[in-house]
Amino acid sequence: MRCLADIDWTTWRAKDLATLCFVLRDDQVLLIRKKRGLGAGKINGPGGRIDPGETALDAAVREVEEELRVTPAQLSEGGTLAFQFVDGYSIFVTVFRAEALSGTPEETAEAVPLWTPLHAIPYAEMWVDDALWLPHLIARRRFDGRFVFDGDAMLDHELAVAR
Ligand code: 6U4
Repeated sequence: MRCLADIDWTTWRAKDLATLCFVLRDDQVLLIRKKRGLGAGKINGPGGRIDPGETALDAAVREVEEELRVTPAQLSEGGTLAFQFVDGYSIFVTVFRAEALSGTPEETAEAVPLWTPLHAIPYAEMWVDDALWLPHLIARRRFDGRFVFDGDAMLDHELAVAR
């Protein structure tokens, strides 16, 4: 399996469900340098796997709390991302934006907080797909993407963007 057409998307189910949450404030976005887990070393939004019985929204808030010791508020769903890896792993990510935050982000064992100007998002240090959909999240355009990855390399993708 190397491309989207190799996958039957009508029956595809991800092994893991996860979230990402991008807090936007004053023309800045709250990113993290991830210290462990999938994508360790990369810059991303805070997020992680959804626990059994938890909603995606609850998980998004919890992961920001765990990774940065702050509570995001006024969350809305920005889009979804379906990732199939050639080794068989798969993950479905619900991406949220948050308009507010209480507390001051702190470094934890999981992440280093990085308030980043919207004009200086370090795409070269992020998963390669982020450059495709993060601009839409920031512009409040709904997106739904599918991706095939081999490790860090994106082999194929499609992205539907609504207005
Ligand atoms: P554990 O060990 O389960 O607590 P957890 O933080 O729950 O770890 P993690 O961090 O290992 O999960 O992996 C899930 C995270 O990886 C999610 O926040 C989504 C993110 N992720 C995975 N592939 C991605 C990709 N291609 N682009 C992206 N984020 C990705 O932007």
